[in-house]
Amino acid sequence: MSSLKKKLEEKILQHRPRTERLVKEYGDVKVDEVKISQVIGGMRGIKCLVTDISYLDPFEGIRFRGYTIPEVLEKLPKVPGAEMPYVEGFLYLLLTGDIPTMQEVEEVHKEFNARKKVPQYVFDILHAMPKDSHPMTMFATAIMSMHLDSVFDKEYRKGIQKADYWSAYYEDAMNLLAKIPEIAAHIYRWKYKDGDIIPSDPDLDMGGNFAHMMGIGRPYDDVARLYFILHSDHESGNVSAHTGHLVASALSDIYYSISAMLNGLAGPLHGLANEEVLRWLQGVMDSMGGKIPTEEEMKKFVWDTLESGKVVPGFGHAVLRKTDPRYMAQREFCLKHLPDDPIFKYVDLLFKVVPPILLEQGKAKNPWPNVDAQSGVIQWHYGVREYEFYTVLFGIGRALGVCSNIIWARGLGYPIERPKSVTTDMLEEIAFGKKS
Ligand code: CMX
Repeated sequence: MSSLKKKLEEKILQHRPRTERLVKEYGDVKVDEVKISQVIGGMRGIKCLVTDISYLDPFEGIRFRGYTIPEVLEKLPKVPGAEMPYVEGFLYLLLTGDIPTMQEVEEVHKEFNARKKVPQYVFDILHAMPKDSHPMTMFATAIMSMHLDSVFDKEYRKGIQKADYWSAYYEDAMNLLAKIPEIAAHIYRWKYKDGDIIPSDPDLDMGGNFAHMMGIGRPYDDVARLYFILHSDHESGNVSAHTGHLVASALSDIYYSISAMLNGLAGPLHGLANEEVLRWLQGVMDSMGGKIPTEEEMKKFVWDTLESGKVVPGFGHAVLRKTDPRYMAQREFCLKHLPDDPIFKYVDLLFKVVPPILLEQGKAKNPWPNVDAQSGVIQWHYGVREYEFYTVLFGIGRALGVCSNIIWARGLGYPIERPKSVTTDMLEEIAFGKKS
């Protein structure tokens, strides 16, 4: 057993009595009240999920295992010669709650190397798809196809004990995470670079190897590391995290669960917003003939978008009530590495112009930018201009967090999810006593 898996086992066994005690001794204690507006309104704010892997405070933003983004970037072991930490070390933190040593990071790297060969059938399936399929469709299909190799599926059929489910999910998760960067880079090169595939380099870390397989030089390796870390987890209620968790609660294996997670991420109100931002900006640039719009011109574009009934992509959030620190981390990267990039200037202008307009319009509860407002800019700058691909990058990162959550959910024996629905008649009865 790897030292990461051993440590995880210790942590899960230590944690189990806490969960069991809460359910057995305090199961009737109320956590929350549920209002009709929440029942109809997308379950917004209802406290009904548990995760210790990340927590999203509306005003502070995300903490991973108790650490803010700047703390994570500062404390985790860094790749020699790079600004950003190892993604492998970040996964160790998500899974165990501990900051790993360099030796522990190297062990994860070795574990990934031993698991990273992508079966040929995955590439065959990708090559059989229409080349103009959306890259998210390709990504989700490729991942789902690997159900064929699921360790959990085979163990379950043999009669594995419930207490050991997490161990088989761990095997599947590590097998998948080791392969995911190559699958994503393959989709990119197959679809957009005439199938000129660059083989994986076993000496490189996850972020470095991804940049290498994409065919993009430094500092794109640091961009990859930063992206995968920032997009990994945002507690459990967002569509992608929740979908992955829900599907796995039926004991569907990691491949089914992460594929489902990607399908949720592919919606324009969620992960696809990073593609939408660039599409929207392209529209602005085209109509300006490439010239940077003035503040007044930009305001008009924003109002035109709102008045046509569309949302301004990259702004607003269901939980956050301030600027997303994931946006700020990317903005800092831009200020350091691409301050004069024209698209960065557009996005920075939007940062100034959009929030007051959304406030004036008075609908959005949060007028501030989210993670997706900034992420496409960096990709565009380093040559990834096929903006349909941006959500795939989000998906690689999100898989780290969702796999970690699924392993823990099985480790703590969380049951199949099954909330209760009511009818409109019932709500009317509760609200004002109407008899149907
Ligand atoms: N532009 C225009 N209108 C917006 C808006 C925006 N950026 N954000 C919210 N609104 C509108 C909503 O559409 C809603 O309008 P209706 O009452 O007509 O339906 C109203 O303001 C209230 O919405 P809210 O409670 O503030 O926001 P929600 O929790 O319902 O939705 C989100 C959150 C992210 C879907 C929404 O802010 C949005 O559509 N943003 C743009 C798309 C985007 O950037 N998504 C990515 C979010 C991050 C991620 O998950 O990756």
